[in-house]
Amino acid sequence: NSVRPRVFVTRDMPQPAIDRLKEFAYVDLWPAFPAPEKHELLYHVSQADALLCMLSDPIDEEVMAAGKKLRVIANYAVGYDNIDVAAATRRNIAVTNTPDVLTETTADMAFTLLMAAARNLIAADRFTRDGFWIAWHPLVLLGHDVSGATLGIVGLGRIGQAVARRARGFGMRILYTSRHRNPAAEAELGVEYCSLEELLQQSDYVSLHTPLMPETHHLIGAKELQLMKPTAILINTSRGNVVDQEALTAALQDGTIGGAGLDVFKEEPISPDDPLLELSNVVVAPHIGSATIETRTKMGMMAAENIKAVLEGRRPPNLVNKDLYSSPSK
Ligand code: 8YV
Repeated sequence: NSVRPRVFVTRDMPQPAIDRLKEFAYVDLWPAFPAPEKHELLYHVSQADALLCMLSDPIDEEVMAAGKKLRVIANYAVGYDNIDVAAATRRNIAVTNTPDVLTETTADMAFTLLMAAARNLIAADRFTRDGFWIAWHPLVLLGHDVSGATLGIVGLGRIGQAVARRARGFGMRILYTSRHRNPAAEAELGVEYCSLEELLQQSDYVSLHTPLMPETHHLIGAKELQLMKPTAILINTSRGNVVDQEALTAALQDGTIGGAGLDVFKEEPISPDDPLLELSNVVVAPHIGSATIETRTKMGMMAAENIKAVLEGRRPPNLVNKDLYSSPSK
């Protein structure tokens, strides 16, 4: 077959990944900001054998119906809550993700937010630049200790465990709650299992590492925030909707909790007018958990290998809808 398969890539990626795709496919690359709009996505998908998409591309029934030739949807992320996986399975379309390669990078980001929030780093930077440092004073910009404090990890999967490893180095006590208790991780990382309630009551820092699913939607709401210490800091590098953002905003405004470090939001991008951004006890980032050159390159290479496998009739290494290849005939 001399006709090259066509891959639609919904945003530019590090060049090595684009080059890898070009070795076996024609690459239809959407180069610019903003993301393709729905009608643009539908048109480009209608021409494509493979789709390499991002978290901000909702891939629903309509998109898949437009993809008459579509065989694989490779998400440039470990999470895949933007994709209707059940619909893809019904249509025999493989869905793949990019696990593992972003674990350490995302854990670094969780710790970056934790440290920045604990030590008022962003306020301190502004203070210094804006000429407020007129004299040293023992009561200026006081934060809270990280070492010796208690960290609560909600979701002890790959990223949650990587955060625990860092926390050990900081001499923290580490609590976790998870769908399944993990005795191996408890032995290796010295983490203690408890209920979400106990974790929220005892932790000085709470870091969220669950995927977004119906069971985790608004897992942290007004009731849960109320259980936290008034000095506690909430870190979220998972998905915005794991937290009830209105309840969080209220809790930060009225001092129910002490602060937050957020990389993810209910709606992304967050509006610059959002009341959350008026609060000085919040450190924010524009969903950059996996944003390093090394990791974004690895994610792109991984997505390219997944696409290549499906187009060659092989089971892709990072298949999400696993039942798709359960019968030997496929
Ligand atoms: C972003 C992420 O997806 O992997 C995930 O689930 O949330 C991040 O890596 C990244 O911005 C690429 O879409």
